[in-house]
Amino acid sequence: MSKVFYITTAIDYVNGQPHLGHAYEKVITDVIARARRSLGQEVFFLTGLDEHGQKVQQAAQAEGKTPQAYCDQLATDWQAFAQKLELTNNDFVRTTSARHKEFVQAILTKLHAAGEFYQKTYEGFYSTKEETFLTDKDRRPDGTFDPSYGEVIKLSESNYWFKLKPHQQWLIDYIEANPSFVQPDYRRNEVLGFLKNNELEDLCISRPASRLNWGIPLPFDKDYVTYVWFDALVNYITIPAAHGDAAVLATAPGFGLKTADSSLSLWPADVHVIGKDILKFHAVYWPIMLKAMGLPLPKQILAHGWWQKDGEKISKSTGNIVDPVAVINEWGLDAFRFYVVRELAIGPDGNWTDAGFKSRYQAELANGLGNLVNRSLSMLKRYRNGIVPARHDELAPDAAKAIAETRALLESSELQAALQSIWLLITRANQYVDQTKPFSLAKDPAQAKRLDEVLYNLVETCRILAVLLWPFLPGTAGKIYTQLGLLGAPEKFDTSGWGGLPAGHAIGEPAPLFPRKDV
Ligand code: ME8
Repeated sequence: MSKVFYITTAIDYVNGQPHLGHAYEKVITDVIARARRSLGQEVFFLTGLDEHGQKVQQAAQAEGKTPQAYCDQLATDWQAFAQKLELTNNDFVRTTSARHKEFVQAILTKLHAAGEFYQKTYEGFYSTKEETFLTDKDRRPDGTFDPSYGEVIKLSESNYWFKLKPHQQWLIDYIEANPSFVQPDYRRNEVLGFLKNNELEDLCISRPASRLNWGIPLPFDKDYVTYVWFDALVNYITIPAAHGDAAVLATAPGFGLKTADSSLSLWPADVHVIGKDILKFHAVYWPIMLKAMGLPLPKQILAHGWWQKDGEKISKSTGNIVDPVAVINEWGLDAFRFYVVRELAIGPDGNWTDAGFKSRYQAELANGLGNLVNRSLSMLKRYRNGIVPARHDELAPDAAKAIAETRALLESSELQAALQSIWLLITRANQYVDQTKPFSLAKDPAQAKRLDEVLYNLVETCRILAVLLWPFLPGTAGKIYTQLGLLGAPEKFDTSGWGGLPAGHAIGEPAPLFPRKDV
């Protein structure tokens, strides 16, 4: 039984339509998943929807629907969106599904029996918008609460609480001893700073059903539902359990929906891809929940930054949005995938501008990659009837460098840097055309051998590019392969070594990959 590479995204609230931030996170996770498969690992990629809680209940009410009917309808849109992005997810979790709800209840039963929860009446402040309790420590220097909390009310309420204080020191020690656990480094430092400078408050894991009933009932007290974050985080182990992961099933003996499959090992997750705003939930609460359950911690929490548009917050109410579906319909999926991965490294915040998008499309996709592939294949067609000449290795060292760098960068999930390395090869090959001038060589019969050499170097570079680009631009990589007359998809990184195209092979029909647009 070998461990599967298990990667997840955050699960999105279904209180509206997907936006650029959601699309970005899902695309980078898909690139990592495809890259790992290409590198030979078995991968399980999970994404899905967070359907409980107040935000969803209120959105449903606003449309005059029951929360379940509202979620069912939107879940169809979100699943279609995952397909639009050509995500290669292996499952799609919905937190209102029976498999999830029953697993959460089994975990709650276990932790309750183990004495991890206690009941107390809390008197203090509460942010309805963020569904969170606030203390005086959360006040800003001028005494007010951050506007992101919305209306803050005084509340006196009895609830169940999860003991966090006993976990503070080991978590600090763990994060210090495992530098790759939270990435990038500055996010790890943020978590450590928080843990070292604050005493952890216990986490309220319930909400009275009389106030909020759209949640999973606590199995030990039907007057309460589960706090949405305690429910949502558990999705990362619900699905391994639902697929029969023995280690996860052993931790929730009350979960009767599945028996163990000894050939499956998903948990611990290799990477949780999340946005910077939900770091505390993933790097503080989630590890403590897992420790209390007796499960190992995920290997990495990879926190990406947030997108703005034109330097301003993305916001539906001000109309400052990027509609990923509209962009994909106009420019193609791979142009969208390319821009978001190339523009922004995983970590810092990014800024979408339409001008920046068009400029990358024109310069890097149409004039860079598209032009290289189209002229290389068209010249082979025109001058050699589409038949690959004898092998020649002039560009082999450039390709070898790009291959080695891309492999290392994919292994460390440095996707933007990997694209930069691949584009160095594209630029080099385009310069090679300009320097060797195959169109001039073709006019001189005495240069026939030289023309053969140049053409081999060009088409072989195109083949290698298809393999390197597969995780990022699967559609384009597939088209390059087809135009090269190769069967299947360029989905195995090991086939990127120089010399894969045999002499005498007949290529297919060249066609533009990225039509030029008047912009
Ligand atoms: O937080 N740029 O759901 P969510 C980049 N349900 N990423 C963005 C973004 C932006 N402008 N806006 C949002 C939740 N995101 C919870 C998660 S996980 C167990 C539960 C990212 O729909 C955000 O950082 O508000 C998060 O990772 C994801 O989209 C879902 O956000």
